[in-house]
Amino acid sequence: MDHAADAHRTDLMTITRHVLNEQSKHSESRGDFTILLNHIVLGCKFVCSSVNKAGLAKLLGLAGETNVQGEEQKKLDVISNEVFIKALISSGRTCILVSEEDEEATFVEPALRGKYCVVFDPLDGSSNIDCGVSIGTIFGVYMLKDFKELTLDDVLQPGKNMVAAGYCMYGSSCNLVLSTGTGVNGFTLDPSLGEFILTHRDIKIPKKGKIYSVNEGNAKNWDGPTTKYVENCKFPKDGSSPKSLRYIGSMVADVHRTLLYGGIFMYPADKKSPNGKLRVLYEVFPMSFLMEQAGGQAFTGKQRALDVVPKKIHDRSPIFLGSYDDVEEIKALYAAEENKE
Ligand code: AFP
Repeated sequence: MDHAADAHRTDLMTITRHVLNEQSKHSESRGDFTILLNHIVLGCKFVCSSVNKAGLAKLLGLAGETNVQGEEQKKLDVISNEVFIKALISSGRTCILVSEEDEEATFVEPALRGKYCVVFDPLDGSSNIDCGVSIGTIFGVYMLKDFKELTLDDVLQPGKNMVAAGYCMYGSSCNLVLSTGTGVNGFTLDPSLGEFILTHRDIKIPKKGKIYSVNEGNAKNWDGPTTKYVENCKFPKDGSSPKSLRYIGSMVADVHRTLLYGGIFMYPADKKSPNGKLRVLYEVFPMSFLMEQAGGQAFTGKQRALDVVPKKIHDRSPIFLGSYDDVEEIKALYAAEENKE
């Protein structure tokens, strides 16, 4: 028996230990965020297990279909939403929940209320489920300013007001990436322990990348700056090598790769969708928060993404995020376009 190796294995930085360490730096903290995070982590573990079992359990297919026992089958995104809503409410630390799956926000009943608002997409990239491509959960957390009267304005705040953001990717491994506003850390689920272990400490995105990521099928409808940027990626005029194109079509997976390898991820506006496709509160904001915390940038084509003030909970926005220098390049193209007008 290798006792030294075993001793090493017991000194693991789990996500709970990590957040408790962070909490101890703030003497005023009462542990509410740690409790909330534990419930988010529980939701992620549940969804991870459901995603892994999806084929076997015949969870795939349309909501409303029935199985051989005549029981109604639910789609994974429907199940994931129910799991997160229940986990968040039962934490006793939330007051308003906004989910991609629900048209209206959920106002938690007074007896179970806490000070946090959580915005989330329980299973992003769900059109990829049936072919086993990586999918994920995205979340952002706001803290309530005024306890007296809850209104939707408590969640219609710019992304820069978030106190935490993260995602969990269900892929060949299950990775949870989190920022509480002091850098970005990545945790990998050890299935034998059922614990997320710190595996990527203080992630910093490379200043410049070699990859661009965009759905080029929409190119005929792009605006000038996006078209020019992608042209420069393929045919650089400064003598540098062309960039590689990688596009999965699952935001969590595309952003995870961008964060670790560098480069740029874009979902621009186009003539058909002038506000792009991705949702401000639970896609654009959390990912922009993580990018900035990792040393990158996030830009909408008009402004810093985290400065956007959403008007409605399911608002959309174009987004360009990733390595600092790469986003700087697209910002320059938009500035040049604006000067022409
Ligand atoms: P689905 O949840 O419908 O699969 O959409 C995924 C997504 O919201 C985001 O995860 C992807 O980055 C983006 O849409 C892909 O959109 P396109 O299929 O239009 O490229």
